[in-house]
Amino acid sequence: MRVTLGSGDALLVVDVQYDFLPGGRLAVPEGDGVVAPLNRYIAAFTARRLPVYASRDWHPENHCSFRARGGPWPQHCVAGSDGAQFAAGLALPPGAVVIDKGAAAEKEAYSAFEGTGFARRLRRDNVTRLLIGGLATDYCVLNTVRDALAARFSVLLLKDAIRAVDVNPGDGERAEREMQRLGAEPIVFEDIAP
Ligand code: VGL
Ligand code: ZN
Repeated sequence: MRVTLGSGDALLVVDVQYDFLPGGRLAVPEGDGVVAPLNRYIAAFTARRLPVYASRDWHPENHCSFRARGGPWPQHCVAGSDGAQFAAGLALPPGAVVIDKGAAAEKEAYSAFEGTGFARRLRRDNVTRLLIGGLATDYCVLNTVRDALAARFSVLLLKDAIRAVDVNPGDGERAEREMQRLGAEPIVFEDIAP
C-alpha cells in the first residue's frame, strides 16, 4: 500500500487522554504506544499543511456509562479533570480542532461523529479522506470508523497507532477485521510517500 497525502486528507486522533493510558482510570494495555507513531503522522500532516482533528471523551461526573450508574466502565474522562487531558507527549499542532464527545449524561457516545457535528465540520473543511488512529481500537476507534464510512468519508486505519481494551481476548483483532470489512484500508506510517 502506497499512500500519497494531499488536499482532502485529514488526520483524526481519537481519545489519546491520560485516563486511557497506563496508570489511568480506564487504562488501555500499552495505550501509550500510540503516542510516538501518532506524532509521526501529525508531523507528516503539519508539514503538508493538512488538517488535524483530535477527539476527547468528555463525560459529566454522572455519565450513564459509569459503574455508579450501572454502566460498564469505571469513572473516566470527566470533563476538565486531569485524566481527561490529552497525553502531554502528544504533539498536537496549535491549529488542531478538538471534538468533545460523550458530554450528555444519559447517552453513551463512542463515536466522534455522535452528537458532535463532526461530519458537517469535515465537509465544510473539504475533507474527503480520514486517517484514523488512537484509543481504543475496539470502542471509540471502531465506532468512529464505522460512522465515518457511513457518512461516505474514505478511511485509512492507522494499524501502528491503535491499541485495544480487549475486555474479551481478541476484541481488538475482531474490531480491526470489522473495520476492514466495512471498507477501511489498513496502513502503517511507512506506507506514506515521503
Ligand atoms: C472509550 C470506553 C469508554 C474509548 C471511551 O475511547 O475507546 N472506551 N469510553
Ligand atoms: Zn467514555
